[in-house]
Order: sequence, then structure tokens, then C-alpha cells
Amino acid sequence: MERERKILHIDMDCFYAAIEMRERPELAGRPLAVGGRDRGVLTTCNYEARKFGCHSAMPTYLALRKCPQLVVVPVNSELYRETSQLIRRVFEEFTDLVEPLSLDEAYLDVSHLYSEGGSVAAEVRARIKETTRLTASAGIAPNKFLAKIASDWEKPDGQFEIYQDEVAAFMQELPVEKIWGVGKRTAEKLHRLDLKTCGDLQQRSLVELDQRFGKFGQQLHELCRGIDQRKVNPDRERKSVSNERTFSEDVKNVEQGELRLVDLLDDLEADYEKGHSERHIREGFVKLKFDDFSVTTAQRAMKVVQRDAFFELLLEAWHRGDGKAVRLIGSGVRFVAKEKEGGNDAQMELL
Ligand code: TTP
Ligand code: MG
Repeated sequence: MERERKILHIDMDCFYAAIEMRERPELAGRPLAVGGRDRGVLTTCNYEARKFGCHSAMPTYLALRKCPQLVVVPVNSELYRETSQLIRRVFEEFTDLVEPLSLDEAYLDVSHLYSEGGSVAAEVRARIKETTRLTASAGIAPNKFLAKIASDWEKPDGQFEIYQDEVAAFMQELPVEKIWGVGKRTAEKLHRLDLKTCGDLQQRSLVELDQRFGKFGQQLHELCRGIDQRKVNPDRERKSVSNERTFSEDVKNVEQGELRLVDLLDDLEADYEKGHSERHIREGFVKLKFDDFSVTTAQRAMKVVQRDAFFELLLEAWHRGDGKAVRLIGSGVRFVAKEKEGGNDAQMELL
């Protein structure tokens, strides 16, 4: 019989804001956001600020209107990355099967640990608190999909476990929006078909879902029953590093575009040097989104972040717009794939 899996999803609570509160204790307990002032947006805010209706991606001016006493501090990526490393190391005390999703979030497969999933999660959270003085929330479930949903349930500083024999009942009432891979558009389509919950979806046949949603239909058919076979994949390798910026006002000419690209390339170089310098670059690219939302990407082979080539790529992409103004510029490099490492595959196959 297949061994039941124990998957944890760990997610730090208001991560950037929590770090800022730790660094400046005088701010603790006050509504605090991390983000850009003036025309910027909030990257996140603490739970005090959320009580006023503030949330990540909200324009700062709007957040200040909702909560005039809101303290807004700038983003300090380096500090967050350091903290993220510490958390990563805590995860690795428990298992090699760690799949980071972002700086503050990861899946852990702890099927091989004999303790109850819930107590492993409690221990991981306690170790994180000891190491970083920050709180995390956890979801514990037989698969990734359910673990991620569960980690949101008792946020902040809490955990929630979904046991295998509870899955069927749990799925009945779960809104379709919570299904992994269902974005806004798919959700609308599901609603038009009168499908609001996973229980509703379970009433539809695989054939029908396949006809309506193509390949995704099969996944929907499984996910709405709480079935998710995806493995925790620890060696997912970065394929590229990139950045992009949407401007509050469209950029009208390429000279202005070049000025913006300078900033992006500074950041790109710093990101590469700090986090990925062991990787070999195979090409660089420039991405543009025009004012009609069409997107184009120009790329060229290079081995380092070669600035003059990036400016030529900008020019090339710009001309494709036929005079259209530009609302977003992105820059990035793609890596040569790491050589596949043999040897410990068997150990990673836990399914
Ligand atoms: P989240 O885990 O989405 O948010 P959070 O940790 O701030 O809050 P929660 O308690 O609800 O988990 O994101 C983690 C960090 O990533 C967050 O602190 C800020 C950053 N972030 C961005 O930079 N851009 C974004 O659009 C979002 C959503 C987050
Ligand atoms: Mg978080």
C-alpha cells in the first residue's frame, strides 16, 4: 500500500513587515507597511494595518487614506534574503525535501519522519521563532494543494491540519477559487457554469470537464476531490533571473526607456552577483509591454550581463511597437541548465 504522505506548507506571517518590526521595536503594535511612498505600492503590511483594509499591492496613497497613521518603510531586500536563508536552514534540519516557493514560503515533505505531521509543524515553527524571532504559520496535509490551503486557515502564528479521512468533507464546501491553478478567468467560467464549490465540481464528469477545460479538466477532476500527486521537488532549478517595472506613466520615447533600463540593469546585475553568480548565463532579454498590453521580448546570446547588448535589445523591441508607448520594461538573463545530478534520485522518490 502506498504510504500516506505528510506535506507541510510553511508561510511566514507578514514577512517583510514582521522583519521591520523586529528591527524597530518601537514600531511593533502600530500599523506598518513596507513599500514605496509617493507613486508606489505596498509590498506587504502587518496585521494591524490589515484591520484598516490595507493589503499588499495596494497603492500607498490609498493605504494612507484608509489608515492615515500608517508607517511606510522602504523595502530592504538584502535583510529579507538573509532572514530567508536562516529559515531555509531550519527547514533543512528536518528534511532534504524542501521546495521553496518564495523568500517566505516552502513545502516540506516530512513523510519519512515518524512524528505526527502536526507536531513536526509545531517544532519547525518553534525553531523558526528561536532562530529569527519571527512567527510562521503552517498547513499540514496529505498533499501540496491541501497543505497550502491549510496554512492560511489559522494565520498568523497558527497551524491547521487536514487529515486524509477529513478530505472528502473538507472539499465539499471549498470555493473553486481555492483550487491550485484556478485564476480569475477560470473562476468566472466556473461560476457561469454554476460551479461555486469543489462539491459542485465533483458532480461533473471527467468527459465534460475535459471538453470544457481541455487538459486542465483532468486536473480539476482530481483537485476538486482533494487529489494532488505533485511531489515536493527540491531541485527545481532557477532558469532565469529577471526584473520588470510597470510605470505610473507610459514611456513615450526610447531615450526615456534607456534611462529606465539603466536602473533595471543595476538591479539585475546585483541580483545575479548576490544570488546566482555560480550559474552560467546563456542569454539576455528585454521585455516590453505596450500601451495596448501587447508584449514582446527580444533576446540575444551573452555570457555576462552585457549592457550595450541590452540597449540594442531595447531598441529592437521598441521598434516592434511601431510608435506605441510602453507601460512596462523588463530585463533578465537565462541560465545554462545545470547538469543533471544522478545518484540520489531514488531517495527523492517518495511516491
Ligand atoms: P506573502 O506570504 O504573500 O505575504 P506576507 O508574508 O506578507 O503575509 P501573510 O501573513 O499573509 O503570509 O508574501 C511574502 C512576502 O513577499 C511579503 O512579506 C512581501 C513580499 N511580496 C511582494 O514583494 N510582492 C507581492 O505582490 C506580495 C503578495 C508579497
Ligand atoms: Mg507570508
